[in-house]
Amino acid sequence: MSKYLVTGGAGFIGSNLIEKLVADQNEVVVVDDLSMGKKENLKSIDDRKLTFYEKSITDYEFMEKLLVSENFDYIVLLGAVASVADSVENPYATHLINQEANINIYEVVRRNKLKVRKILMASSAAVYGNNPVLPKKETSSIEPLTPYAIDKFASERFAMIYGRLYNIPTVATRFFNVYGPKQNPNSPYSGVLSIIHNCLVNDKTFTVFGDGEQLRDFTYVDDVVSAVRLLLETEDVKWDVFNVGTGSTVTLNEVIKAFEKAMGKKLDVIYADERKGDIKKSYADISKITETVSYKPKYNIVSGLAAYIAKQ
Ligand code: UD2
Repeated sequence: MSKYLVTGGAGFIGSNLIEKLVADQNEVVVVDDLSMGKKENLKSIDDRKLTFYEKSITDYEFMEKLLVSENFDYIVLLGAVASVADSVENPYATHLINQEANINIYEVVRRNKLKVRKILMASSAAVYGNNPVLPKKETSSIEPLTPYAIDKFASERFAMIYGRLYNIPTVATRFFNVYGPKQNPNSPYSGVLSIIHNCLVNDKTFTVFGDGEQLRDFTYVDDVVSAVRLLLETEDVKWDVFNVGTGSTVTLNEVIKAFEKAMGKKLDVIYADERKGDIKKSYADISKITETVSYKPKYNIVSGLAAYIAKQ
């Protein structure tokens, strides 16, 4: 049994991760200000194993007290303003959360010489920006196009540098289009599969931006959780960054067909102009994580959608 801190633990990926951690008898502390996450996402979790703090990771005094008093084995940094659009609207406010608050955590660990077994920082495929090279490798050039992507990249770099300079075991993950239960469909920038699901369930019209031929590496959340756990729990993996995806792609049009089939229902679709700055093709080269920790995605889009629908 280990003790985990999960920032952003009431969010989509966090709550799915915690479900598995607690099922394996681990103890989890969540810090989440509920700006995006929901307490309801954690309601099925055994609360003898879970402590929830409705706090912002930008509350430095609180974070330092918590980190020093709890002595976590593992720290998982998922707390962020996950909307790229929000970072464009409010670049400085989101920077304080998406970058500074993470650095503060590394700094508290350094200053207090805390003995953590691993810190994992969740970065994003957004760091590759418009780089047209496919698939994206960890060594591909970084071309961040938004404050969100810059903050994610900088938080990764700080994780690596704090790790090497002060001997703190750190890793970072670049997630590719994660989907699954508990993803919030309520913003136009929510994951597209949560929006499609919501439209199908509530008989709403779905708008495809562009021709629907954009390619994505849609990754089922259980695979992401497995990747995160492998990277955390494999002791000699540190000071490195890993793509987390499936390594294969589908077009948005294909996903719509697969979703219709899985739900046994037609989706009402209209087409509109492509989104400004939208990336036409994105998918991950996952050979690094596969070779390093034997990660193998279990879900393709058909089985992933089936699992998603079954969990609603
Ligand atoms: C993903 C990430 C984003 C950032 C980016 C970096 C998610 C949810 N977003 O954005 O945070 O890391 O990758 O590349 O993982 N679409 C529609 N109709 C809709 C909504 C979306 O057609 O109602 C299209 C959208 O224009 C895009 C595709 O669906 O071509 C996927 O959209 P998304 O917002 O789920 O993810 P993406 O790849 O734009």
